[in-house]
Amino acid sequence: MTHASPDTATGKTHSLIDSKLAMGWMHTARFFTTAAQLNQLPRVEVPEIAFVGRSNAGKSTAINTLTQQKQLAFASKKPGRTQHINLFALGKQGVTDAVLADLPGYGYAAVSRSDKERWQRVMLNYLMSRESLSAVVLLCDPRLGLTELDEALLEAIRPRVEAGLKFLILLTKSDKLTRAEQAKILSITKLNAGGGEVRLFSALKKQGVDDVAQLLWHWCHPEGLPAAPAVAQATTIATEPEQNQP
Ligand SMILES: Nc1nc2c(ncn2[C@@H]2O[C@H](COP(=O)(O)OP(=O)(O)O)[C@@H](O)[C@H]2O)c(=O)[nH]1
Ligand SMILES: [Mg+2]
Repeated sequence: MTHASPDTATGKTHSLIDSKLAMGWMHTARFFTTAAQLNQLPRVEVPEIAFVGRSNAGKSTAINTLTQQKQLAFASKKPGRTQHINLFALGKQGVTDAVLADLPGYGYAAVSRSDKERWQRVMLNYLMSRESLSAVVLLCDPRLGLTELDEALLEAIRPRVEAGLKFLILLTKSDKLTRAEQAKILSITKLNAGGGEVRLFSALKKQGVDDVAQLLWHWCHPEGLPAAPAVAQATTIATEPEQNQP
């Protein structure tokens, strides 16, 4: 099996086999559980990848595109209404090897100030203390750039990024930019990404889809492909609530 390691020049993960493997893996995503608060989330023993971003950044669309499922993360017509952390399991049935966490979008104007503040606390608490969190994908509409809340989020996770938390800024809706604008925003964002990865992404044009799937696969499988018998021993999800949470 020729699975590629990231290309150091471009930071991209190329290989046809890898792409099929990664896209097939993303496609296994299924609903696992939902929780309004951190202490209601189950402890998980596998890498967890959180998707965060302001309302309307394209988060639901990106999750649906990456998992090749129309309704997995409901592309809500009422952004900001579903204030829950939704978890999706990845991997073959019975051998979950990663979890996607879909966090509610922030910054939605029509939500009351107290709801916003409550939600920001839940989110920051999650990002700073969730044990299984191994990667954060921040979705950003490049026409708006990184907002104050995006910056606050980056600041909050900085110590964990320095301690090894993986981090990707996804510049969404790239089909709305010209090639020149894409190149410009990509280089500017890379300068501000503090060592994290940055990718252009378009659900419409399918730009970046394979590459992001491969990146997430590699993050969740740092050892590469396990030998066939080891797959059956992949870690499972426990069902008790997370302990020691406020
Ligand atoms: N042109 C274009 N529009 C997109 C893309 N991704 C999302 N959108 C649109 O942006 C709006 C917000 O998307 P949604 O996924 O619901 O954002 P969320 O609030 O972050 O979950 C919707 O009208 C989507 O159709 C994309 O790649 N290209
Ligand atoms: Mg959404």
